[in-house]
Amino acid sequence: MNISKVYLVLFLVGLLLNTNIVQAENRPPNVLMICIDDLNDWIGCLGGHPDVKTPHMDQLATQGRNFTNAHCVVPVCSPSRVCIMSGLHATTHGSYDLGPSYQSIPRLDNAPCMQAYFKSHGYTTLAGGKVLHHGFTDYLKDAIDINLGRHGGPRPKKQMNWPGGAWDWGAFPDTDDQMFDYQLAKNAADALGKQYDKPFFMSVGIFRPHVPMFVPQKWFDLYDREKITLPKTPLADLDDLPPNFNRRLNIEPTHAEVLEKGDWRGMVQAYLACVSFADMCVGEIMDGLNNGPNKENTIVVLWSDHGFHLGEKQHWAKRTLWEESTRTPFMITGSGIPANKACEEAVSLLDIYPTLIDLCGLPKYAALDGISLTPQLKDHTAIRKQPVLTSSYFGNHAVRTKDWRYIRYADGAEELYDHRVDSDEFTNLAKDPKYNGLKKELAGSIPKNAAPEVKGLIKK
Ligand SMILES: [Ca+2]
Ligand SMILES: [Ca+2]
Repeated sequence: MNISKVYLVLFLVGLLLNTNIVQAENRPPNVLMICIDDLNDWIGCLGGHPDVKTPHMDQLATQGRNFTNAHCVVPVCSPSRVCIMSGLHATTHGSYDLGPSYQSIPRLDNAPCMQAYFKSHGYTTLAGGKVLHHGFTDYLKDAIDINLGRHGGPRPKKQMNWPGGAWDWGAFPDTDDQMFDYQLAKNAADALGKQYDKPFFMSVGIFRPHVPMFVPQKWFDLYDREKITLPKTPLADLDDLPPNFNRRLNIEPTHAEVLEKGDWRGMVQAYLACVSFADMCVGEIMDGLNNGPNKENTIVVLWSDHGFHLGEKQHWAKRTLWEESTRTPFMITGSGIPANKACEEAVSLLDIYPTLIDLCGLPKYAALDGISLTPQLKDHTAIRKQPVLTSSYFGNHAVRTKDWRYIRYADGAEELYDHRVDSDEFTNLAKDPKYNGLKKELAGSIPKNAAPEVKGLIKK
């Protein structure tokens, strides 16, 4: 190579390096989105259970904005995630129950999922584990550049503590590194240790504490089965409920079945063990971010797809329109987001998509149903005026404001709870005529022309 060629190469390398620096200065922030499956408010920073140990999520919550009154759109896996990822409410697209994939819902044909939107605006997208319930398959494959791996398992060959089905639990496998969730967290941590030419949007979906509740013994050892606090489940709580949503649509075991076939204490212990395991996975992911080159320019958003009953209202799992089913962890950290102040406004997981668009300076996407939470990220007391709507099965809705929960079922039956004095939702006030005005006002947030139901998994 002669001298002029050497200079040319040096010039080009210099140009390239310079361009990278300019890009680094101007480029929008990265996004790390951590999704957890079936995690209710039993994390330290939400105060849902007095014994739970979740140091990593609690630490993350103190580093940014902890939304302590966040609610899902549909309290079951697939539609909740479809709503978050499309930014559209169930009453817009029509999936109100477990079943339809994003790709099979006709009203989403032209609705880019969050990852696709970010990719179309210059982001590298990475995803692993349970993000969308049915995965990024079919045309959604194009939304993801790099696959980070699987989630969940493994499962023991024989049932351990529950007679058949998904509702088993126990100490299995022997070590964390046999757990797919842990392997996924490690993969994500490794990927966060790398530098990327473009900003990245990484989605990581941890499967625990979703059933079956298998994690290694050391997570069970964190909780003394005989001493753990059990949920409050007064039988008389059901006396003031309308009959319709109470049991009719439930596919999970009843509380009576749990008491009869299983072991309530053992299952609460297993759930707590799984929550602490999931929390450790969050810690592994965050270590990967904090020890790598992307720490300063990455927004972290953590959420769960819905809550979970462990006996409250004689109910297990999800799908109800009560607080245990709809309330979820939700926190956002990043440069410029003040630490240590929680936001108590009722917010929706639908708000994630428009908020991330704002934080990353991407073009507005007007069709979204959520509201950007940038005012609440600047000031934790900023009012979010629109109540949050949760829907479960066609025609059943809950409206949550900062202080109230109003439920209206498809047959017109109602419930009303005052969260200022009744966080357990023990006292249904709906029949008291003095609340007629309030009920009417809250019912005003239920759309009159909700999208008709899309059923089943329709293959295209
Ligand atoms: Ca779920
Ligand atoms: Ca009651």
